[in-house]
Order: sequence, then C-alpha cells, then structure tokens
Amino acid sequence: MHTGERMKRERWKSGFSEWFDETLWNAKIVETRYPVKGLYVWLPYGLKLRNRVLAIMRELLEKRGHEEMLFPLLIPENLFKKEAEHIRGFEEQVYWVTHGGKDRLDVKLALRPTSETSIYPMFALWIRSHADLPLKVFQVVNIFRYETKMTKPLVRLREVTTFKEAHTAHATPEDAEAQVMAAVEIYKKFFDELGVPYAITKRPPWDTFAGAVYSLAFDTLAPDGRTLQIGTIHNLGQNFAKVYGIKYEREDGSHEHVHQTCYGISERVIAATVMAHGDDLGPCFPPKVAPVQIVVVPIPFKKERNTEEVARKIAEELKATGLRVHFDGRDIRPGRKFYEWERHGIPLRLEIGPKDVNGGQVTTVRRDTGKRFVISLRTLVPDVKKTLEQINEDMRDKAWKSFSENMRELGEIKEIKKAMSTRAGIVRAPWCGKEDCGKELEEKTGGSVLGEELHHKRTGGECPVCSEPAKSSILIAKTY
Ligand code: A5A
Ligand code: ZN
Repeated sequence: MHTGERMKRERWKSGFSEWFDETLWNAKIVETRYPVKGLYVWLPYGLKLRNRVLAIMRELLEKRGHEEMLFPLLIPENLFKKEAEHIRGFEEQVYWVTHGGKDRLDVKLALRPTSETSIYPMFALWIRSHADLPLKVFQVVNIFRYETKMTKPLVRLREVTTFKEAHTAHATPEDAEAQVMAAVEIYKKFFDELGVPYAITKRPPWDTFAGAVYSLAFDTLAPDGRTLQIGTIHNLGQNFAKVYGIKYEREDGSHEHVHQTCYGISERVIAATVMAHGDDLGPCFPPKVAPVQIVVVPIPFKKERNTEEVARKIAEELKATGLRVHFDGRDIRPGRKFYEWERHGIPLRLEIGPKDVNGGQVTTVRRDTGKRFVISLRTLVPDVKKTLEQINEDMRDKAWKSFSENMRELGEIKEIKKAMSTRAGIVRAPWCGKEDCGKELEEKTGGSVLGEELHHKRTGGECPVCSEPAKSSILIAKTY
C-alpha cells in the first residue's frame, strides 16, 4: 500500500507549497496559527530537531575556535545608524521600541535585525593589540525583520528564532579572506551532515549584504524549482571597524583598523532539510538529526501478546546504546502507527511480529526507500547502526542527484528565459564578468542572478548578453 502511494504522481512537487505547510503540521514541527504574521510556535518534536541541527553547527564552530556569546536584543538608534550602508539596507525592516510603559524613550531602541551594530561597539572596547586577534565569536538568537515578501514558516519569518551569526575580527585583509574561506568549509560540512545540496556563489554587487565588501551565499533548490538562500558569508573589510573605531596596536606601535567577516544561517536550514528529503508521505529526517531515529512497533497476533514484551526489550537494548528510540505500545492498529510515524519522518521502523519472535529477528523498514528486510537479533545493534549510516549516505546522494539534475548549462538568452518561465531549477551560463551583463540577464530572462559560481572552472563559451568570451560561470534561478 505504501509503495503504491509512493508511485503516484509526485504531489509534493506539484503542490509543493501546501505540501510543505501540511508536512510541518503532520510532523508536529511548528504551529502556524499564532495571531501575528510571520511568527510561529516551535512544537516539542520540531524543537528537538532544531536543537540537533544547532548542535552540529555549535560543534563545527567551537572546533574551529569560535566562542559562543550572547548580546542584547535592543540596539540604541544612534549606534544602529552609524554605518550608512548598513542602515540603508535595513531601515525598512526594523521594528522600533519607542516606549517604556507610558514614557516615550529619549533614544529609540531597535529590535536587532542582525547584530553587527550591537556586537561591534563591544569589539571596539575589547580589542587592544594584535594579541587580541583573531577574535571569533558567535551567537544563536532571535532577530526581527519586518519582511514585506510573503511570510512562510521556517522560510521567511518576521521573528527569526534560530539566527546563528558568527562575527570575526582580524589583523590583516589576508586573514579575513582566509576566514571567509574557512567559513565556506564550515558551512559545506554542515550542509553535508544534513544531506542538503547547495550551490555557492559570490553575490552580485546589488545583492551584497548591507555594509559588506562582498558576500558569498549558499543556495539550495526547493521541489518547485525555486532556489532558497540558506546561508551567507560576508567579507566586511574595514567598513564597520572604521565607524565603530575597532583598532589594534601593531608590534611597531602604530594603530590599524581590524578586518572583519560575519556569516549566518537561520531555521531556513531546517526548511531545506525538509525539502531535500521529502516525498508524498511527508518528511524523512536524516538519522543524524532525526528527533527519533527508530520507532519500534509490536505486531500482536490474535491472543498472543508476547510480541509486545519482546519489542519493548529490543527498544530498551537499542536505547541503551545511545540511539534515539520510541517504543509505540499503544492499543491501536499497527497500520495507524506506521502512517503516523512515516509522517514524522522517522527514518527507521522495526516491526516485531510472531514470526520475528520465533525466528529471533526483527523486520526493518526504511522510511527513505520503503525497503523491508530482516535483521537477526544476534547482530541487532551493529546492523541497526550500519543501516542508519547507510540511510544518511543514501539520502544525501539522492538529494544531490536530484539537485544536479535540475542544474542546467544554457548559453542563450532565449533558452534561459524559457527555463525561468517553466520549472526553473538553476541555470549555469557563461559570463564575461561585467556587472551590466548580469543585470541585463535578469531583465531579459525574468530570473535572478545568484552570482558567480565558486569552485567552478569554466572552459569556453561566450557571454549571452555581450558575446565576449566567458571568464566564469553565472548562476540564474527563480528565487524564494
Ligand atoms: N549578519 C549577517 C550574517 C546576516 O544577517 N546575513 S543575512 O542577512 O544574509 O542573513 C543570514 C541568513 O539568515 C540568510 O542567508 C537566510 O538564510 C537567513 N534569513 C535572513 N532573513 C530571514 C528571514 N526573514 N527568515 C528566515 N531566515 C532568514
Ligand atoms: Zn557580457
């Protein structure tokens, strides 16, 4: 029955937007009925998922010398408005606190839309000499952005609840540049752990982070063919250091402004995980982050009830090894349990029926493939662990395969325009490197330029706009 269901027209792609909302609800990830637009409630199961994802990020950052801190939510207007470009980029999106009780505040307070302007005045106090550098910190906080595009749970929020932002300061431009590349490696590892495929680009000047010298971005692809920006890395140069006075003393006694970077992700990475591994049944979570990795379901046979006892023991044995296991002993039909846990994206199900009890085995069903097989109780723990690892790998491979299939090389405006008006995907085109050609490409094709592709060597081809020989590749897509 379930295989049959899987064979049907892929509803999760054709009706993606509804599929996504339904999936978040069926899997009990977030509640979307909170009465303020763009604000959502994390449900217990969703929060467990969120915390697993964050644990991976924290470990990656801490292993590479970043220390976690917490800065205040409120930023006084005068500090917020110091960096001119930054404020130009954000002023339409800022929520302001104007009152304390009945009193009008002397200085308005911004709810942080990101934290450069609260963190960097502190950097200015802390950084004294070259010995204080590099300084690498991060925080995981909520931020507020008055988004005017359509809000969507986990994707575009007005209160982003899971904003991980890292901020670094360095002595030289080379060190800052190296940190940007280190951040690229951190994010690659992070998304590989989630099995989320990505393209990395250098954003065009008109899409650079407000106040940055340049921005790199990771984009993934939603099942409807639109891209989703899931992380950014910015080289801030000395722009902020100059307005906030972040200086250090060199060995020769002279003073120099620091060179800075920052990089961020949000709960969008959880949306990306859901999107990367969905199907018509709902989500499938990679075992590495699944709140529950294994559900154990006894299959009672007539009056024989000992399957439940055996199943419970098996669940206990697995749990004792550190696996996240749920034993479902409810007095309802097994079919209903299967249905429910498939929709929670639990990657592995163990069924224990009379035949299994007699044969000293468990029947195992993979959520990602629907494949059913038997594991002997003698090798239960190692076999289950091996299976979970295999699922992680297979899910990542499958997601990357589908991503690559939706990335096309095209060289003519007409073709690109056609691609953008159908199920877009990502188009890779030759590019001369001129900003104007990028802009014109957007206007003529209806797509958005993601930017110049990183880590991609182009040979041959000519710019679809000016016909000059291509220097690199540009990526174009319909974006979220
Ligand atoms: N200070 C830097 C790191 C910064 O704010 N960069 S950013 O504006 O690009 O945001 C970082 C990431 O947060 C984005 O790549 C995007 O994935 C996510 N993000 C931004 N606004 C969001 C929103 N309204 N809802 C959900 N995620 C958002
Ligand atoms: Zn050109």
